[in-house]
Amino acid sequence: MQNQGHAERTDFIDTARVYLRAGKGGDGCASFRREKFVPYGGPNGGNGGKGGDIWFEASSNITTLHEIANHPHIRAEQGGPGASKHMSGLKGADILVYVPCGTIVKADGRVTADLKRHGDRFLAARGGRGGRGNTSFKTKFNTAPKISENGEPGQEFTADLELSVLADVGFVGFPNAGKSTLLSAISAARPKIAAYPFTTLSPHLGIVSHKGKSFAAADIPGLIEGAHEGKGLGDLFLKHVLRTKMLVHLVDPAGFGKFKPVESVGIIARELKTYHPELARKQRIIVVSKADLPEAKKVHAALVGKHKKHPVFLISAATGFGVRGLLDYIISLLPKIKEPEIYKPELDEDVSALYKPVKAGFRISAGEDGLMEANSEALSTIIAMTNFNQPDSINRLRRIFKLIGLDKALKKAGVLPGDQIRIAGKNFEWSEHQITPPHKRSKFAYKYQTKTG
Ligand SMILES: Nc1nc2c(ncn2[C@@H]2O[C@H](COP(=O)(O)OP(=O)(O)OP(=O)(O)O)[C@@H](O)[C@H]2O)c(=O)[nH]1
Ligand SMILES: [Mg+2]
Repeated sequence: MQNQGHAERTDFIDTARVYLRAGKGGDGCASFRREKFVPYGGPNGGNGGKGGDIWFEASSNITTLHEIANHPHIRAEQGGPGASKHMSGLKGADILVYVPCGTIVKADGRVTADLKRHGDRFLAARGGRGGRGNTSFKTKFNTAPKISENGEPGQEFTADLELSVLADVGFVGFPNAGKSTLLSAISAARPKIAAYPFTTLSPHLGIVSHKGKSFAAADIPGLIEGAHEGKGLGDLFLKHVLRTKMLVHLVDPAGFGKFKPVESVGIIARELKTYHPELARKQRIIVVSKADLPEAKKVHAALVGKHKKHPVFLISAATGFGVRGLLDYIISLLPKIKEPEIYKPELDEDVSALYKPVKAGFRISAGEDGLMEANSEALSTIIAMTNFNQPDSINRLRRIFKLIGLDKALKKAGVLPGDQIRIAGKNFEWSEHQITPPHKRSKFAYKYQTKTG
């Protein structure tokens, strides 16, 4: 946010919707050892590699979500397929998406992560497991399995990112009050300064060092009466002072437009409160700026008389008058104030289920076209990982369906031989054949036969 250039940055973006798709796992391989003089060489198909994960990582080198908002589709690499001679597939590369410190990750309006400090990480979408090769399916009864799994699909996740700058102190006030001038005087930040309102168009963050202590201060664009209704630049930027420990309210002794300086304190306080009650609760320091102006002393005295609850300072960022005293006061107060908890990541069942292995279980319902449907996350995964080109894999799928109770549930729901059913989006035909044990299986005993898609 430090502005080294001439023009005010306008590429400050603090919200973005991103579409993540983690990598699919690589397919497992079904192959057999074939060598001269080695009869019955046995299965040797390797497993597929794991698909790449997508992580968010907070970095202090980034200050805006601009880049991400312009490239919202993020995909991680697929895992490589397994190969014969027990060769596993390559792991798909993970993707690390760097976000500014203070970025909140939301899913369906709920906070799932709050990346505050440099290096904080969040696994947003998990890559799929690699499919197992036929070596993994070798058993005492089936020493030559012609079964291999496809890779598991990677998780998909639509995330809303929101940046709420992390600073200890927030500067608020009418436009032109001298907020940016103060920030440049006490830190290395260089927000644009000019003698007209709304010079600052985006929040600026500066690190202030004073007497061996340091704190972060945020300068936001000026507020005016009706900011909560969108007047001026509105209250768009107030979220960037929501997480501060205290607010410094700068008052221009010359007033702003028709407003007298003394009036401005109440107007800004109302705007803060309307935006978020937390802002009204915050410790607030009133600071009359531009002490070098002739009317400053009188304004200061009037405010001291009126606001007994808040400390009132008189400073001049231009001459340095009173600035040290203000900083002394801020650093003495900061350690006593706890950081407010505004965004609590909700780790309730639904959200955390996104990041846990899928559970068994399913829903049976009538689809739009009247077909009986069975759905669940687990079923989708099982279907996606079944290699339908291998009759033995289809047989294995039948056994899984029986094992998890799907057969029973469908029968109970009234399915009849010859009926079409749809399991996790794939069509099957129901028939009443007995399930044959694998070593006695016959080509004609498949209970489920793929019809379409
Ligand atoms: N005389 C005097 N002028 C000052 C002082 N501090 C700031 N100014 C002037 O006041 C004007 C506005 O200062 P800014 O720092 O841009 O004010 P701001 O509050 O950031 O304004 P916005 O970004 O528009 O909200 C500039 O012309 C500054 O030079 C001061 O201590 N004394
Ligand atoms: Mg400014």
